[in-house]
Amino acid sequence: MIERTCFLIKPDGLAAKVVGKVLDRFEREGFNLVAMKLLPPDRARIEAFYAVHKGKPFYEGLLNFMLEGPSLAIIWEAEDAITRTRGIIGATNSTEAAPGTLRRLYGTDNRRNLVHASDSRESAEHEIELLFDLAESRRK
Ligand code: FUP
Repeated sequence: MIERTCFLIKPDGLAAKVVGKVLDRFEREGFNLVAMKLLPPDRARIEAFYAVHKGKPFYEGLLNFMLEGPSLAIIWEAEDAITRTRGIIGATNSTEAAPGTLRRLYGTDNRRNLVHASDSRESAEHEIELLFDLAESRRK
């Protein structure tokens, strides 16, 4: 099934200048780029994006990290994009992510973990709606 996923390269990825390496990985896997834009740090948008984590012990630290700089937001499209993307990025904690995954290669820890990827079709739809205008997410 062809799916879309909402993907972010977080501020640590931009600071480390590994954007090209991350994009290359997805292009080599055959993913189609549907939309891409640089998002300046914005507290309201980040709070909305991570609303499900509000109140958790790591929430404030996560917000502050995401406010360190811009993120690159991407819509990827591919067969089974959601599961495949989660496999490419690895576990949430970069130190526990499998060897060769993006988080293990370029992430640091449980917070500075380089990238975000939607974990379900429902969250993909919701996240795309939050970050992109309808016109931007229309590829053709
Ligand atoms: P993931 O889906 O892998 O991005 O992970 P979660 O949705 O569980 O968490 C969202 C973000 O919260 C993670 F990417 C990083 C941050 N986080 C922490 O900072 N500490 C934690 O213990 C768990 C998550």
